[in-house]
Amino acid sequence: MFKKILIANRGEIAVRVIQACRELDIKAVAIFSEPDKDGKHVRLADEAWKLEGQPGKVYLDYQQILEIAKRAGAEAVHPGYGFLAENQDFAQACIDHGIKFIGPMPDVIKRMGSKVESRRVMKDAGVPVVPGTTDPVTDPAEVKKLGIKYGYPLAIKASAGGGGRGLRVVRKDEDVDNALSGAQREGASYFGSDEVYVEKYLDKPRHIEVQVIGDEHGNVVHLYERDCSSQRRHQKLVEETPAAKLDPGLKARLLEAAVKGTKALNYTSAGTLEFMVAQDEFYFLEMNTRVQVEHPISEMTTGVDIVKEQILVAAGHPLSFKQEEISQRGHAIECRINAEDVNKNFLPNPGDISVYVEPSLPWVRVDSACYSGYKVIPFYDSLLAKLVVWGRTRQEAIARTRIALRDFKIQGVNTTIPFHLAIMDDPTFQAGEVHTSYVEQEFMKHWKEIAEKYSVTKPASAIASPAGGNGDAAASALPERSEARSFEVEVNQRMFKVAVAELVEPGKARVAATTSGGAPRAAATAPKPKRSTSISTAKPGEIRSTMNGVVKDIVVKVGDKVESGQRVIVFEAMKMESDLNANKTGTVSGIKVKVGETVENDVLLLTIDD
Ligand code: MV4
Repeated sequence: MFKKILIANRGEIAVRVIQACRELDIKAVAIFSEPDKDGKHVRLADEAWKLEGQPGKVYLDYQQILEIAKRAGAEAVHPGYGFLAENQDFAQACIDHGIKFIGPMPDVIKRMGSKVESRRVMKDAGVPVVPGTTDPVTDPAEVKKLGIKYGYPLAIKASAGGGGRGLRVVRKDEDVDNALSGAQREGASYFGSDEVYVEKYLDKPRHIEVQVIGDEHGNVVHLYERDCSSQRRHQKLVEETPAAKLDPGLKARLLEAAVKGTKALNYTSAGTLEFMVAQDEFYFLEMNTRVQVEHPISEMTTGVDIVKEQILVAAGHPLSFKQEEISQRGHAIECRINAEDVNKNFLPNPGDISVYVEPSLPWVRVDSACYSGYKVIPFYDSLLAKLVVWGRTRQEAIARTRIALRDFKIQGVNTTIPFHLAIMDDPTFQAGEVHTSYVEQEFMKHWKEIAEKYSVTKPASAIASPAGGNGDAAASALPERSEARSFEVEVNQRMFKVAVAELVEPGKARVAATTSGGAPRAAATAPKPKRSTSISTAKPGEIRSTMNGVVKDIVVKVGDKVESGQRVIVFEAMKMESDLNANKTGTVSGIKVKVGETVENDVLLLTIDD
């Protein structure tokens, strides 16, 4: 097994891969750009290396990344998704450097990167592809002949395309010339290839994909399907598994076809075959040779840790399970919480997240790299968190998702939470009848009428449970209070971002809420302080206990002049010493306790006057 893996990515997927490394007792090497220097993946990793160069490009600089991998002594690289994940040259360069690429072989990445080639492979393997050409097309006359053969509408697609770029729909002969040149032009400018092909256009298909994983011993297993139809402009927003209302016979044939196509490629590692389902038929669309954003819902219903399996397979292990051991249990839904303003057409809106409190509920998983104080920077994608919820039934999963969305407190940027709250209530979504054009062409048409109902812009607040609550008692569905403020505290040498709100009764502010986090400070930062600093949220001039504990030391006396932030009392609670600092500059006017005294939470310990 590998001793050290470099994660060639950032954000939530880098955190996710590091978690898998920790479970396998593998050292994790993070890389980071300047703006990512305080990223959660940097703090969680065993070591972190800074990438030199422009923030928007450094995660693609694979010469530099491989140089770091060699210097760090990483035996393998996990690419995550995006960036270099489907870059065959990077995969080959890893091999050339004697470093294991945790993913499929370079030639498989290359072949699946060509839509024409992947259609050909799948068709030869007996996987249904959309009726159309498997060779490139250049002549408008040929397209018109296909219009007769298959009937309009037709889809003209860039062979190297994906995500909707280079796709043109043709509904009559007169549209052919412009559509053909448009697809060729877009293919050339976005993907460096003007090669295009033609298919019968399917109206309002569902987007159903199949998770597969193969090892280096010829085994291929599917981990069932995911319905990704709730998307907008080819950006997925909600994914779920199982796919609702999928005919069982069609589902069986779909899963069988996915395994057949994967085996035909001698595929290794995790992969996803995308299909369109329309009029009770399914058609292969493309294959993604990486772990996908939405992989957690398949993990929730099958119990398989897909990232761990990728690492085990890359180390030469056979898959940890046989197909017959895999079953789907319950229903899982993922909502992509993006820093996008739904009221402005999902416009990405970077900014500082002043309050970030994740829902803390049974059956809820949040994959994220966010924390209070996190800067959403424009260089990278807008994904803040993936809210993943499991239920025994789809209805239960929807109900739990709704509650979790309500508990999710993010202040400082607009997010897609209002969209998710609304789609969970939508009758078409609830009926499982969403197709790939539904969100954009139907649901969002009514957004302005319903936006107010789903707005969550009230200032979030987060009041942890009173003393005695566990450190993770992240505030969730507690009553709204005043504007929350965020702080960073070190507790037991672990960093916590803390959102604090004063209760409406002035002077009664009692506790600091805790958010997710608790990440160890990055090795690259200052030596670990011996104690934490807790912030009294009492009125300025009043120093109060922030939890039940013992007064360990009083380092000032009445009459002393103190500066705001200066340590005045050493307090011990939960086997941890913490400094209580002055919350204003002035003169110590009263000391209400003695060293060694045990006090409740929120007891007045010391006063400071001007
Ligand atoms: C199609 C199609 C209908 N008919 N091909 C969009 C991007 C790329 N993944 C393929 N796409 C489509 N290809 C034929 N012959 C409809 C789409 C499509 C789509 C497919 C899957 C998921 C979301 C989509 C959104 C719009 C259009």
